Amino acid sequence: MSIASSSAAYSQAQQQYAPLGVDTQKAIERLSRVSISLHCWQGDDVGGFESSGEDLGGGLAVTGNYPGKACNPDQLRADLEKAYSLIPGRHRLNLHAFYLESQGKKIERNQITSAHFRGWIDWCKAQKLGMDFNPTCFAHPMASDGFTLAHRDPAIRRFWIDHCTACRRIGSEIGQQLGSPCVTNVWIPDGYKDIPADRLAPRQRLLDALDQVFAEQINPAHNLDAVESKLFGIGSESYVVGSFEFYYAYAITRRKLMCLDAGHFHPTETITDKISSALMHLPEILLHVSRGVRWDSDHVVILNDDLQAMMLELVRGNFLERTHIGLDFFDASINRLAAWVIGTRATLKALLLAMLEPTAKLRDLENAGDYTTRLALMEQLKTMPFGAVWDHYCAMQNVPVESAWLAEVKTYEKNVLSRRG
Ligand code: RNT
Ligand code: ZN
Repeated sequence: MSIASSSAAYSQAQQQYAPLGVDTQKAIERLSRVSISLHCWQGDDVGGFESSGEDLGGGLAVTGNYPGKACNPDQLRADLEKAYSLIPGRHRLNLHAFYLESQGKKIERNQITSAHFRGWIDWCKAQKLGMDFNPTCFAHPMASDGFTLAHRDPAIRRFWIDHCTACRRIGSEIGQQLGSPCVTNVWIPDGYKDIPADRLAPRQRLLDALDQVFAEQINPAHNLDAVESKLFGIGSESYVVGSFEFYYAYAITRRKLMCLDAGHFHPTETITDKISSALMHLPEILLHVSRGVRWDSDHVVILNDDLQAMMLELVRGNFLERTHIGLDFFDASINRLAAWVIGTRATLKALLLAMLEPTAKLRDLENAGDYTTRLALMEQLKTMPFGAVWDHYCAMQNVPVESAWLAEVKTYEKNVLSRRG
């Protein structure tokens, strides 16, 4: 679609939304202020650059063998640059610690410093991207039995405490360098495949370890700490130490960000209804936008009901300023770059849909007890010309409209990805 035809369709859409009291221009401006943190790990199947040959472990499984995955930091950055160029708005990068650059030298995870991330920080600076960070408590011999911060061996615990502490310092340096606070998110795989005899002791050890990790005061203008819960994983079906209740109470009592991963709850439970509750007790939260499908918690995000409900909640509650939106999915069975673009654009589309909602009207109807009109209006909104507003926004931001971005990925695949060994 040309810019001219997209803007004719946009004018019509604008006129259709106006009688509902919806200002499409305002919605677009609001959307342009939202930053989403793109996870580096979609680009190389959660591989990292330690080249230790270690299994991924931690209950994380990436399936598929689509050709062309990024094999070094330069390739990953090139792929990310292409992805960002197909996504409207200014966004962020979410990096895992095992994506360090050490010039071929083996650096133990408890020894990493910001020097190992110089390349990433400089690149983010040049690309005008904010950056977030994560300790990597998996894919490592010290994590091979499935326990890290809650391990019964104090030496192993110590190793992971030191790794997480190092990561917070790196996060702080990232935040200072880039002039935007870095969210450093702690997720550990710790749990049991089968029924534990003791559910308490590992949680006591985790609590103590986390308190040590967070003992050092770090300026929240540079680094913000988040903790991520999980219900179950592959190999931890019966018990996960860092459950939702554990971390929710921890985040509230320690003033940490709670990370809600959409794929980390009972398969029929969604995080939508948790957001307003959590934000009554916590100043800020982190989302891992993901899509659970049966036992997998990390399918590529699409514009489905769950995603729309989640983003609606952020917009309706005016929670965007207090919510850090990160993505967390990995699929190696499709073009990896397309996966980023599909997932990020879907998240933005869901936000735009929410911003085009006449929320005040719906609330008035609710408060008047007119649930019939409330439901009818919600249904009416589903056939409004939202796609024209989205295409217009993409055109304004100089990125391809919905029908045009894939061709650019295919060209990149032909010219770049297919030539990788
Ligand atoms: C795992 C967690 C975690 C990871 C990343 C790679 O279940 O969701 O966030 O996906 O750290
Ligand atoms: Zn996650």
